[in-house]
Amino acid sequence: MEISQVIIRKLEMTMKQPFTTSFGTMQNRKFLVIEVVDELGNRGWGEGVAFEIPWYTEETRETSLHILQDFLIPMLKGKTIQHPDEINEIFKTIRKNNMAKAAIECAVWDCWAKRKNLSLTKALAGGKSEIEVGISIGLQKDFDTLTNRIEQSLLSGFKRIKVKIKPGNDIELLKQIRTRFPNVPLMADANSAYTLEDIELLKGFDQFNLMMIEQPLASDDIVDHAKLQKELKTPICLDESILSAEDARKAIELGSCGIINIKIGRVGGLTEAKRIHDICQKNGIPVWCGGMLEAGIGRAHNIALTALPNFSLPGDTAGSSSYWERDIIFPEVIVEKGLIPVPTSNGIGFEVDIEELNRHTTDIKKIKF
Ligand code: OSB
Ligand code: MG
Repeated sequence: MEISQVIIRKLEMTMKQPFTTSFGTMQNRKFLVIEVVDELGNRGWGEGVAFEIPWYTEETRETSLHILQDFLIPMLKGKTIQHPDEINEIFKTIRKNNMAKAAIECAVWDCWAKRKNLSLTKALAGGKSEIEVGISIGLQKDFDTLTNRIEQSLLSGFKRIKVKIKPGNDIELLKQIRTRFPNVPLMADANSAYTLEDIELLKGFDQFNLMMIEQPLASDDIVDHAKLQKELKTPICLDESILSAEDARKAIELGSCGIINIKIGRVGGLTEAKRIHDICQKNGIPVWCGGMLEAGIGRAHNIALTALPNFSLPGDTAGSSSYWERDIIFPEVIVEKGLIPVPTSNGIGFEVDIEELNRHTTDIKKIKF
């Protein structure tokens, strides 16, 4: 396969509700959509999931754009690709910038799968016909609002509830949730809001029978997480700290976590995501697919990846309607009883709604090789 054209779109979509984490609030989602065209006219799609502000990782949409245009896309010029795993190798000399890499790598995977008449799931060697999903609920203005959100989510059938916590909005919040919902599969995500100085407070989380606590400590740490994990009964799930399969290996070796959240963007693409999946599987560490408040293209990639067997815990891939009035794919992603069917048609298995895509496009660049 040879890539003959890459089209970069900047999109802006407003989420139905603002989403608040310990690092800030997002509602106007600005992201990239990458389209690749091969020499036979097959098309593949990828989503650039970096936020506008570098608070989750150091990348932003603008840095992604720069890295894509000035480095990654030119590296594909004139290359013959036998398999999408080669993209990871081609990009090896460029450090990090994982969301930029993933955006185009995902598009190449989709294009290659379509060319081979394979669903993306099949191309990745995933076998599930449906995936289990939970929902991630941001920090809310008060407990009543949060209770309503949890109730609605349970009625919709989500398999587990994830809530965001931050210092001052933790023990009491979890206590109230547990009083109201004693048996709900529940987890909490701190997005790196604590340090080891908070160890006594963090030990207090053990009383709530949480499935896991996600990324309590620094985004670049696996040493303190290992110390913390030794003191906690609740498994730690690493998110921000795991950027590669090597990171996963080291975290497992140190005992820094019991679970890993895999986000395709954060780890630089589907090939690396699969490697992390495999290494975790070998070591008895369950994984689940995280989310980046994606529109439909990113969501479709998440679904295909989650069909791999060691994605044995419900992920954050809620349906399109949890985020958007109208998504940019059809059909939209629909969650029923906490399940999403894995598409069997070629590539990502969803059509891009070009009209809707154009409606949200603020800029478009075409790069022809
Ligand atoms: O830490 O998983 C996270 C959203 C934005 C940034 C980081 C995170 C999240 C979520 C929501 O938890 C995931 C989603 O619903 O897409
Ligand atoms: Mg997280």
